[in-house]
Amino acid sequence: MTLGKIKMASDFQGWIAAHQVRFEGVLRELLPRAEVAPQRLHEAMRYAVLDGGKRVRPLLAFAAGELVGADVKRVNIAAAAVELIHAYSLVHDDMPCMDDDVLRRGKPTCHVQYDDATALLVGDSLQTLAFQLLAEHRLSADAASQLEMIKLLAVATGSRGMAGGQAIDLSSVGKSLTLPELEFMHIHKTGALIRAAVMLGAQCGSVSPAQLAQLDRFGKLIGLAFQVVDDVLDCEADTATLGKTAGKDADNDKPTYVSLLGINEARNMASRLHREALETLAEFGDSAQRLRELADFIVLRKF
Ligand code: GRG
Repeated sequence: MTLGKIKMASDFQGWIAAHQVRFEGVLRELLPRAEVAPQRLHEAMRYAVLDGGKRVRPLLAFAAGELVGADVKRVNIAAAAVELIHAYSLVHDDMPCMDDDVLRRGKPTCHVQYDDATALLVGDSLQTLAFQLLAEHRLSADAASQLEMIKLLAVATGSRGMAGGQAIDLSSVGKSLTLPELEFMHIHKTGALIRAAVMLGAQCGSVSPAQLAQLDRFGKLIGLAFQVVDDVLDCEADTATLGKTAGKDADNDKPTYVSLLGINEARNMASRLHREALETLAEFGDSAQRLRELADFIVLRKF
C-alpha cells in the first residue's frame, strides 16, 4: 500500500513502502493465529488490523526511532502496540453505540462483518495485546524506562487520553464548542496516540530529555494537525477515497474545525501547526528528515 498520489520524494516513498510491507509481516506474526481457539475472535482481530490503514502512527515511530539510532526490532514492538490500540479504537468507534458506521478501511466494519459482541471483544483483546507486547519484549536498556513507556501508552489510551477525548466527542454532538474546547477534545481523542507513537519510537533508542521534550512537542502539534486535516477531508473527500463514510461529522452534527472556523481557516490552521511542528525539529538536522516528510504527508494527504 502507498500513501496515495501526493507528490513525495522517491526515496521517501521507498522508505514508506519498505516499512509498510515489513510491518505488515510483523503484525501478522504478533497477532494470534486464526486457527487457534477461539478461532472466530482471532479471525476478527486479524480482520480489524491487517490489510488496511495508512500505518501513519507506526511510520512516525519508525522515523523517531531512526532519528535516535534505535534497534528496529524494538521499534517494531512499540509501533505494533500503538497500531493495535488504534485498531481497537476504530472498531469500538464504529459500533452502533458510538459512531455507528458500516465502512472502515474500504471494508465492512468489524461489527458488520462479525457481530457487536465480537467487535467489543476484538477491541478489548487488541488493547490488552498491545500492553502484553510492551511488557514481554525488551524495549529499553533498563526496566525503569521500559515501565515509563508502558505508562506513557496507558495514559495516552485511557480516560486522560484517547478514551477521554472520545467521551467528550460523544457528549458534544449537537453542541457548539469553543476553539479551546475543540482543541482539548482532539488533543486527547486523536493527538494523544500520535504523540505516543513518536515518543515510544524515540524511547526505543538513546534519547536525551531535551530531545524527548522537542519530540513531544512535535508529536503534539502534528497530532492536532492530523485532526484538523481529518475534519477538512471529511467535508471535501469522497467515501471511496477515504475508505470510510465521508461527511459523517456534519451528518452527526459534530463540532469540527470546519464547522467552527470554515474550510479556509481550518486549512490555514493545519498549515500553521505544520510549520510549528517542523520548527521543533530544527536542531535535529538531517536525521529528522523522515519525520519532516511524514509531517508533510499528514498535512498534504488526500485520504
Ligand atoms: C473508542 C476509545 C475509543 C476511541 C475512538 C480514534 C477514535 C477514538 C475515533 C475514530 C474516529 C475518527 C475518524 C477520528 C478522526 C481521526 C482518526 C483517528 C482517523 C483515523 O485514523 P487514520 O486516518 O486511519 O490514521 P487508518 O485507517 O489509516 O489507520
